[in-house]
Amino acid sequence: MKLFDLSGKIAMVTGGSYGIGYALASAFAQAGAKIVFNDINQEMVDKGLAAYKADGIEAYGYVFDVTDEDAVNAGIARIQKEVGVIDILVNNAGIIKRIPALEMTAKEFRQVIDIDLNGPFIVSKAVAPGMIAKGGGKIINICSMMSELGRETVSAYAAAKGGLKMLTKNLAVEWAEHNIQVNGIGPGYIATPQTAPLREPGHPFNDFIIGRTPAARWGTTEDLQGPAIFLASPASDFVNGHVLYVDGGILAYIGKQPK
Ligand code: NAP
Ligand code: GCO
Repeated sequence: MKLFDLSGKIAMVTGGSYGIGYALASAFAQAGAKIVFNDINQEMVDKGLAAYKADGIEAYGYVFDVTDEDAVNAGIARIQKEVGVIDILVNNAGIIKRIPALEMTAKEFRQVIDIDLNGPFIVSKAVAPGMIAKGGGKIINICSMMSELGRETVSAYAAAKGGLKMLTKNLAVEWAEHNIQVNGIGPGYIATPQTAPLREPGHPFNDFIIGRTPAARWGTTEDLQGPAIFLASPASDFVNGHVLYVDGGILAYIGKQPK
């Protein structure tokens, strides 16, 4: 379908070696895009390259840290030279620290903000001039339930992801005149390495999440693929500054009423 066709487009996914980033990049490849990703060290990039190859996807992997502005600028310049100008950017790289606020150090708090909020700003700013010169582009920021909700132990993550929602809106209005659409995806609770500790058999959080999700299950990375293709494609050309929550209904739900 032409509306969802990404043929000829170059899509870059940060932290795209595995997990959600890998699934989104794979979906873009199926829709016709050429895939570029980065990760924080060569080992991760090599792991990602091998996984894409095994799935029959031609992907280009680069090592740089999304918080290091000089490294990001150099990485994007290299990508433009070796692969081409990026049409679609997904700011996916992110970390979480589950530490009660009273026990969290300012250093730990800053590290989460740096990767989850400053990183998307730095990478978007590096990629946008190429999009402007090309006549447009798509930026998708991976937000969270924590862009809207709080939870014990995730103060830094919630602050970063709430900030990322507002960065999404702000870049959307600043860059709309350049035909760049900046939107977010807010995944619900998705089974990935990031949430593995919460899904350990017998962990009470597992039942809590299933009870809190009207769909009564964890999401899969595949659940995010259709929404990502939508936000990366011409189908969403008049959608801007929006966060699309893909959460099995969590944000619509007040919680199970007592019997
Ligand atoms: P993940 O499995 O931990 O993947 C995150 C990726 O980002 C990893 O490849 C990681 O590399 C990379 N990364 C971390 N710091 C980086 C840095 N400074 N520079 C470059 N790359 C870096 O997590 P995921 O579950 O797939 O999550 C992906 C995104 O979705 C994150 O932004 C996360 O907050 C968000 N999210 C996840 C869920 C969920 O339920 N899983 C829900 C909502 C939102 P290393 O492994 O080497 O650190
Ligand atoms: C947590 C979870 C969440 C998810 C996700 C929800 O500890 O509450 O890990 O933060 O990763 O971001 O959308």
